[in-house]
Amino acid sequence: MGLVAAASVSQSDPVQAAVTVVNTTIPVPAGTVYDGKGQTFVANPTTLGDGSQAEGQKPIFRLEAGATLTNVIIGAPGADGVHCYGNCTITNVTWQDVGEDALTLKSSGTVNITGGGAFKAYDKVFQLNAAGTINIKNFKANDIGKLVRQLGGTTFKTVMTVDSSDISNVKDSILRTDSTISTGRITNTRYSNVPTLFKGFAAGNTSESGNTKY
Ligand code: ADA
Ligand code: CA
Ligand code: CA
Repeated sequence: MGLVAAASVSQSDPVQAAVTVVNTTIPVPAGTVYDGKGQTFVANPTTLGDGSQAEGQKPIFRLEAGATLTNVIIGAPGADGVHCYGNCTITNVTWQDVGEDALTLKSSGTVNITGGGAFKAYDKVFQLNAAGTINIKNFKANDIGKLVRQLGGTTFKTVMTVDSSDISNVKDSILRTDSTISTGRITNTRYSNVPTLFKGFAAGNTSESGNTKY
C-alpha cells in the first residue's frame, strides 16, 4: 500500500507553485545569475504596470551587462517584462501573458534567449531599442504580434536570429525592422499562421533554411 498511499497524497495535496508579486523591479547586477527556480513572478499593477499596451511601464527584472535570468515564469500582469542593459542571457524563461512587451534591449549588446516561450503578446515580444544581436533558440511563441521588433524608425544595426523554434498565430511578422542594415535569419523552425517571416528588411538581408510550415 505504500506506493498507492504516496500517489494518493501527491494528487490530492499538490505542492503549491509559488507566485511572487513584484512591487519594485528586481535588479540583476552585472555578471550575476538570477535563478527563479521555476517560480512565477507577476507585476504589482499599481507600482510596475498593468501589462496593457500603455508605454512607460516598469520591468519586473532589470539585467545589467553580463547578467543571466533563468528558470523564471512571468505571469499576468507582465508589465514591461525584462530590460537588458547590454549583454544578457535568458534561459528557460516563459512569459505566459506578455505585458506591454516581454523583453527590451535598452543598451547595446547581445541577448541570447534559449528555451522558454512567450504567449498572448498583443503586439511585440522582443523590442530592440539599441544596436545589437538577439539570438533566439529552442523557443516557443504563440498568439503574438511580432517576435522581434527593432524600435520603429531607427537606422542602427541589429542582427536577429531564430533557430529550432516553434512560432504560431502571428499577426504581423516574426522579425521586423525599419533599418536597411539590419539582418534577419530563421532556421530549423516550425511555424504556423504567420503572414510573413520578415518585414522591413533590405533585399539580401534575410535568410532562412530548414524551416517547416505547418
Ligand atoms: C514603442 C514606443 C517607444 C518605446 C517602445 C518600447 O516602440 O514608440 O517609444 O516605448 O515602444 O520600448 O516599448
Ligand atoms: Ca512598446
Ligand atoms: Ca516596452
